Amino acid sequence: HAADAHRTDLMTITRFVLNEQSKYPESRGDFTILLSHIVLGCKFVCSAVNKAGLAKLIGLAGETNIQGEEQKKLDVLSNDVFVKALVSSGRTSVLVSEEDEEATFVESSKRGKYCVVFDPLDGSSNIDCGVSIGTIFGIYTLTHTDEPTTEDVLKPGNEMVAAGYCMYGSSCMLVLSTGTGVHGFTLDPSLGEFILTHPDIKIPKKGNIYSVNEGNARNWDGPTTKYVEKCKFPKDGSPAKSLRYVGSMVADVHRTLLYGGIFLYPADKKSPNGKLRVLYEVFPMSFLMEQAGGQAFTGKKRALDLVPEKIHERSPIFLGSYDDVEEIKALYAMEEEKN
Ligand code: P6P
Repeated sequence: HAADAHRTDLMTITRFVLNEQSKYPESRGDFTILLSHIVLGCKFVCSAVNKAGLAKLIGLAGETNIQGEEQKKLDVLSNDVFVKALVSSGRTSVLVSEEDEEATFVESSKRGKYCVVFDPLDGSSNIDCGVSIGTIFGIYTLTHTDEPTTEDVLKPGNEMVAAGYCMYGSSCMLVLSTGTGVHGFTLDPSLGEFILTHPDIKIPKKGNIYSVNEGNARNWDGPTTKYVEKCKFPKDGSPAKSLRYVGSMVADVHRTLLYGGIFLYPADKKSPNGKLRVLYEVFPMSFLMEQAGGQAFTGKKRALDLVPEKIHERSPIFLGSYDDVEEIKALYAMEEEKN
């Protein structure tokens, strides 16, 4: 009765990670404890995001509480929740959040061996129109026992030990990789548990969707312009690609991961480093894409080989199906040869 087994053998994210971690005899459960605090943060944000629309719609007391305080913006609230959850886990030493100008250094009595970089609510400008938004995170391990510094997170993405995102959309889905493939967990609100629904996600080798903000086309460089032109007017008689662009990175990357294709936020004349942030947007999504059999490229190099110098540094990014990213790499290589 496989179906029954599925119903009774609930593979929750905690059980899944415990199974994964049991492969490392030296692991003391620290990562599992860290992850359980990230999961708690995601559950809180999921419920707050779902209520926000309602509160705004019918002016529930929650919107401005009884002291008349303006309800905190959801991204600030989400940031507070994640920072508190991560510090109280006792498993982190350095935190970098899109919401905080400076890194957070955990007080010594609560320090642990992980450093977490995260965007607590990416795409939050889309909340009011009901578009999916998400939390994105990446995890490094601390490699010393001295005072932690930003050097502990200014490391290439290829030193990350785990990465993931939680998408708050029609359902709440947490997609995670700890370095052995990519796995998707869907929140069952009746249980309050993330259940494994998408084991071992692999991105199609080639896709027929491209995802970019065409509004920036007049500022693109040659290779990006050529690539997008090729998507729309293929010369080899193949069908044109479809354009899908939500404008919320988690939604666009999640669709790319499941359906295949390519997501681009290229450099342009206005923003030579593109718009997306290296530590908590580019690295985690690139880590996941590579783990799912895809790849991620900056226009110059493999995205995970970037070495950030500032915690809020940006980079152009082209990520998705292996063959699609190969095509844009070839166009940038040709440009390189010409220069
Ligand atoms: P644009 C959202 O503001 C965000 O940071 C990402 O989630 C998204 O991919 C990108 O910016 C959208 O940027 O310039 O196309 O609106």
